[in-house]
Amino acid sequence: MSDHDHASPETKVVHAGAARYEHLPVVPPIYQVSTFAFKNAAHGAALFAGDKPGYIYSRMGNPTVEALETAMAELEGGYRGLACGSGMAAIHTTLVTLLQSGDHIICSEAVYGPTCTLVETYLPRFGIEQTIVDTSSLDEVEAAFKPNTRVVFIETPGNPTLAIADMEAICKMAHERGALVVVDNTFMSPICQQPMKWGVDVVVHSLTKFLNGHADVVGGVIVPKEQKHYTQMRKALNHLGGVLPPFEAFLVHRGLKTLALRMERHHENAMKVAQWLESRSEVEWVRYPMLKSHPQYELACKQMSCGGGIVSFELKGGLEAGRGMMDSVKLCTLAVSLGGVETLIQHPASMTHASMGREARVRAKITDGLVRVSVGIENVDEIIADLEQALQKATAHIPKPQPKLQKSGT
Ligand code: LCS
Repeated sequence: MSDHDHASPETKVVHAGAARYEHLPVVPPIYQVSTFAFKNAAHGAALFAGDKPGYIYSRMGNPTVEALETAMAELEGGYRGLACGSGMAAIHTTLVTLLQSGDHIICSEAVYGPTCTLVETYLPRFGIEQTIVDTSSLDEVEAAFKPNTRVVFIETPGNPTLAIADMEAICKMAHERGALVVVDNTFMSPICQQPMKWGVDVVVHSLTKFLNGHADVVGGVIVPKEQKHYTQMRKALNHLGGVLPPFEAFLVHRGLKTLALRMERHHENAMKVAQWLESRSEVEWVRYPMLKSHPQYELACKQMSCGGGIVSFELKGGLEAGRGMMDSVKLCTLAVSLGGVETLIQHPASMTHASMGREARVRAKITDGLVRVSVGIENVDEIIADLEQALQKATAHIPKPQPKLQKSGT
């Protein structure tokens, strides 16, 4: 229990993980060290045996990294956090810990490309079976269970289609069958969605995105709910080695303090961008969880407290028009990644989701013309003005239909 267990998320992001001792720094200092001196041989042996608390070697634990891990556990409501060298290291460490040869995993079809590649290409090499389904369909999830299903891995909302999975219903199904549910909460952050409230067993994040928020760190984190999973994962992370260095941990912890403020602005701006796109006749479709036109709008309102910063859409001119728009932006940056303060635009089929292959993209409904925007915290009128000039340039040669009426409300 910490002093902030009952505080609001806005308070927690500022104070979580901060040690409060007299005459010590207000924020955790950077312990830029690989190894820690023992008082004597007996002390070293006791630390290794786990008989005494203390630091040994930074792959096994480091005070700066631990402060971030504590903060993340407080924010997600889990037992403790495990900071990893990337979001992919967090996902890989989690799956390798929870699964073994002969087990089966069910995974969302709309996930970050390399997550799909890990589940479909690497896990089978080690005798782990997989079924990829549309986790926004409970019937598909239910039909995918096998007697050896041990893990259901969900990304909700999914990257980049923003398909939403019902975490409460899936946890019920999985737990009845002895399986665990792991949720990648990267798109939402604990400010917008707290998966453990719905029964989720393990939350993973790419720290690279909203949690750090400043496009200057690659990192990941695992937060298990149960102590026994934490203990298994700590051993696995130490043995597999994908840990987060102290300087990166310091930067992410620093970024975390403004997370609640940033998420508020990301949401406000993304909602306006999504509504503007929906009003444009050149746009074929738009996805944003808090648009009423989203197929799981009601579920989004139930399990998410805000819509986050990601908007996906397709132009009427398909891939060619989308490319033209990406090449014409001036304020927005053509780059992958997401969740930073700056607005980024990218093309999943040829960039973030290229590794999963066309067949898997078609199954996940990632069309060739889909364009993804990570809406930043800049002045929203200026973001929209930039997208508008790029849209006009990209679609100048396409005959204009009559302007559409705006479809969505809040
Ligand atoms: N989970 C999600 C939902 C992600 O979007 C990403 C990266 C990862 C995990 C992996 O995290 P990393 O190892 O990069 O820290 N998503 C990216 C994207 O959409 N563009 O570039 C990276």
